[in-house]
Amino acid sequence: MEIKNRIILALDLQTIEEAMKVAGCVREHIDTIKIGYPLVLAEGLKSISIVKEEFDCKVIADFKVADIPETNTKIADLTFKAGADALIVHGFVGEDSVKACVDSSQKFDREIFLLTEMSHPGASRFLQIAAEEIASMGVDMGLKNYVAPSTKLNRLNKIRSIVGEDSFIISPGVGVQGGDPNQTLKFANAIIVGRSIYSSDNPEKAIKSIINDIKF
Ligand code: O7E
Repeated sequence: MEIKNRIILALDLQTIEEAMKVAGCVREHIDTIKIGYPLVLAEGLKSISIVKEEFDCKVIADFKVADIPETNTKIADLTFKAGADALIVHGFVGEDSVKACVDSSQKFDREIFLLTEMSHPGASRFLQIAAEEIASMGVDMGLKNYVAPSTKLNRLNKIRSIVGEDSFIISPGVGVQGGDPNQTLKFANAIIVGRSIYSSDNPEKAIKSIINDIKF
């Protein structure tokens, strides 16, 4: 996936008005927006098509899908029918559950991202232990898109070494969670940024400052 300025905006706002306002402030600088539960549970799945149509952007649906294969198929089908270009899927649920989402993405000619390990401190207890195997499973399945944390650079680097240089890694946790854009982009192809942009008094200034700081 090509991502303008290597920044994905995490639009975790809870009204479509606020979401549109923030996205409108940064529209010149991005072409990929991540929409997750905060906006979709508040405003419905139509948020995906509303954002896509207004900003002519790619939408990654962050539903961290983690159910049995049959339910994953339903979730993925509904998400792609709603217009999402890609869907984020948890890897810890195993190959059959991930494959259900892969099959759906192929049916709709869209993409999935496999979530290997998470950025928050609590993820170190359970998910970190499985993360390398999750990444290896993705490689065995022929997957090319991954999510790995910017807050744990050694872990991000490890995931990169497993999935290989040809894979595409997007990395959350930059900014408020402590991740550094430049350090992250040594290992990841794009960063995911939410609050540092949408909670700023001046979202455009905030994104420009991140873009100016990116050296790699
Ligand atoms: O901390 P912020 O405000 O910059 O937002 C980070 C976003 O990335 C937010 O939407 C959160 O749900 C998401 N995220 C993480 O913060 N950590 C993870 O490990 C994974 C994600 C995520 O987006 O998962 C799928 C890519």
